Amino acid sequence: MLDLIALGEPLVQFNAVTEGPLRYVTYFEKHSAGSEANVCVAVSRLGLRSGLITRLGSDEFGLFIYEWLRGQGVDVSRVKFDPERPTGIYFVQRSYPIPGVSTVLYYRRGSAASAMTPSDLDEDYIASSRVFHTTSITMAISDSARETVIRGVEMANRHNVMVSFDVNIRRLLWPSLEEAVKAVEGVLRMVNVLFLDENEAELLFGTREPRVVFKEAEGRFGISRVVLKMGLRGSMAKWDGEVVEAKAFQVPVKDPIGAGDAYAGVFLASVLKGHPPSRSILRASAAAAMVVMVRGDEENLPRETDLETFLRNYGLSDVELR
Ligand code: KDG
Repeated sequence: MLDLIALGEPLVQFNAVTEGPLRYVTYFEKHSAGSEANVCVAVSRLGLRSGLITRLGSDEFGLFIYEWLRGQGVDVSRVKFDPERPTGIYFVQRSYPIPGVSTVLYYRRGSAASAMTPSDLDEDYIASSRVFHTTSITMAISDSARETVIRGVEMANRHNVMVSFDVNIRRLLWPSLEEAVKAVEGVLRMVNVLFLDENEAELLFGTREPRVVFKEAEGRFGISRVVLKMGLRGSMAKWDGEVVEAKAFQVPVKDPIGAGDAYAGVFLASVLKGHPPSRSILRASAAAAMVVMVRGDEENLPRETDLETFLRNYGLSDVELR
């Protein structure tokens, strides 16, 4: 039995060691990344069992990601290798032109993961998990990957596995925002937990006002667990009728990419570990802050003791350190 299974494309991230435009960057650092893979690692770091459904290229980068994820304790038994297509990669430009903001340059078209099809889904495997997690990134990379997301979510629904969906609209991957919204709306009726930011709330519900977002998500799509991220203003969630919020921790930012995945992974893991929503949202917010302090999405994902030590530093730990 697994706690969380995710479906999506892991990527090798080449993160600029120096800030500024990529054309002048000489050194890049290699990291394992990709939204759903990040969530798997976040869950595994907190001592729960996660697994990833995906395809990798039979190349050095595919092996790097495979071995890294396995080393992080993520179940890779459903990772397939494609001898024809490469592993997707991307580059990160940091703090240019906007300080503290990163931009990405993808090389993932025609990647191994984009050739995923519903045949990659093992229904018994999905049924064996407590949560099935995916994002609209996977819906954007190809028609067959989108179909795979829909079938995976349907399978999870059939077995009462909680479906978690992080909207995660990546403008670069969609022909238009209208298409992105249409695709996302197509799965929302089958979603149990929704993560989104304010821009995505505006696109989907025409508002950034948290209580209206919660009402719309429930009224239009029947989703009673909604988590809204509001950047530096913190985050709010409505979880089965209870509204909770957390501040955003102010930390020195090296690269904000990966914060949302740390947030979602730690929120879900915390709920699965029995924390109340009020505590889960605080832990998620802390994990997001920890991740942005370094380059790379996964290295700073916290273990329990580090998460509590971070919170203790703000006077917010409720765990006795031995
Ligand atoms: O959420 C972080 C991801 O954006 C990053 O690791 C790459 O999955 C990725 C994507 O598609 O943008």
